[in-house]
Amino acid sequence: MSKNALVTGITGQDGSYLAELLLEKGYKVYGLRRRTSTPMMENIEYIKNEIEFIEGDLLDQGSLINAVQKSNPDEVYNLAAQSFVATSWEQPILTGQATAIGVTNMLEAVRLTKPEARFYQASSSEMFGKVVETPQKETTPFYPRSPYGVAKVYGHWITVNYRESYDMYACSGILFNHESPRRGVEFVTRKVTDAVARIKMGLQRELRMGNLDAKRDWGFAGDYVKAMWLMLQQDKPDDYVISTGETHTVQELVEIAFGHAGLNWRDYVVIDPKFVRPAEVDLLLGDSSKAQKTLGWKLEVGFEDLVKMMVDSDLEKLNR
Ligand code: NAP
Ligand code: F7E
Repeated sequence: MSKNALVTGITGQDGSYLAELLLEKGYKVYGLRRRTSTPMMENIEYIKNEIEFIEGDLLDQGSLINAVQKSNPDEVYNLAAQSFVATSWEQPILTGQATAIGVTNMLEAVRLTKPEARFYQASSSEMFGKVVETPQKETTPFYPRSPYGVAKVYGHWITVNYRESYDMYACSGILFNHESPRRGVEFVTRKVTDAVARIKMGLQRELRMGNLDAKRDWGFAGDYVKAMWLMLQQDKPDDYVISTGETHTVQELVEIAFGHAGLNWRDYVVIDPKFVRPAEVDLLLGDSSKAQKTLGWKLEVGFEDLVKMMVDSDLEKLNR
């Protein structure tokens, strides 16, 4: 018997890789999609005919109940969120409504309609913020540094609370930064690889950036969605850190990306205070040994290969 999965955030980077993985595994995939005046389906264009879309929004409780009723899910992956940290200072209330309260809306829809469904919450290393220990693991206390990070802490604890209050199979995956050719162009990796491709093709002259000293633990999104699925296949629900165990500066990212295209980054990168955040997360480095041991999860794509893959993909897109 094939299983049903409901994925919120299906049009996003992770939603597309997860949908692909679930379809490969024989799931019937339902995707929650919000109505927009110009639909953005680029990430799932190639599989859109295999997905059953249900219109809904994390801010609209009735639409979530309807989505759970219609999809009758065995597994629910709550990936939808206002996910861009910089925007969370511009729109802190919307970020709280979607990224924090939206999780409760989704949990309530599951609890009221299909409480035995397994639930995955997309938690984030941004919860560690101004880190109190390095490397960060499941037991590291949170110290978020943005409205986004604060909202994710709420989403994390409400998921734990529903597990403990209602005995629901609810898991929180604390995922460190993960990237791919499908990453939104506002995030730093894709902003850089897209700019490198444009500069290489003579379509852009410079790249304006913020803090080059920030350090991140960057992995490949295709590897990380496998961990989401594994979390929902265990005997008992639990929370897991997913990370590479390596950290790199934004400057290293820039050097590799420009170098891969045969360019010297110093000729093009301009520091612009507009891209410096009101409060920064200086260093993230995750310890995913629990996930490796318990879930058997492993990393396949390393940092340098990831950056090169993204540059190649952006060059290819422009060539096309
Ligand atoms: P993404 O590309 O920004 O995708 C976000 C998705 O959420 C999009 O499909 C978006 O739909 C949807 N969405 C936003 N607000 C919504 C609302 N009010 N109702 C319904 N759908 C809504 O994000 P991602 O990188 O795939 O990340 C997936 C999840 O993991 C997010 O929760 C993110 O915060 C979390 N996370 C990401 C990372 C990472 O490094 N990528 C790390 C840790 C945690 P539209 O297409 O309509 O905008
Ligand atoms: O920034 C610095 C910036 O926007 C990374 C989201 O998926 O991962 C992501 O959050 C770093 C920061 O991602 C620019 O200051 C410098 O230190 O790519 P980002 P993020 O904020 O780490 C976490 C785990 C999530 O959960 C989030 O949803 O790069 N940086 N210059 C810049 N960043 C951007 N975007 N643009 C710049 O020009």
